[in-house]
Amino acid sequence: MKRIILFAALMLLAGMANARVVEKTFTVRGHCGMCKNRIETAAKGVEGVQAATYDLPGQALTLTYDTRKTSPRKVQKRIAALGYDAGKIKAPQEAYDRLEDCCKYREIDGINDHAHGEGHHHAE
Ligand SMILES: [Cu+2]
Repeated sequence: MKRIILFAALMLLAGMANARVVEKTFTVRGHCGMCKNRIETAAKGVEGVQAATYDLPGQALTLTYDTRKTSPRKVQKRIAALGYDAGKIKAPQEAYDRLEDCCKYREIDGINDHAHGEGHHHAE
């Protein structure tokens, strides 16, 4: 009997440990396959991240991570440091400027602004 209770307790603990690994999706601005690679590699480089998949058309990164070791915010900071806006964290302009031309999503936003007739995107 004692053994059964112990076993049940262990199973419960294992279940709780599993619950610490969660999945979360947030917005990341990327532009090409190179961006996808860099974003995923950066995310996976953060301790506690078990999987990271970037959906380029959807502009969203899905993370599988251990809540005891990391947080989406930590991952977002790492990605923003590369030049990609992530979640609520905006990439610093210097980091953005270092991106390859094909990856400059903000300029492409600017072109879209022009198409709508207004060119007031120079303020930044
Ligand atoms: Cu790119």
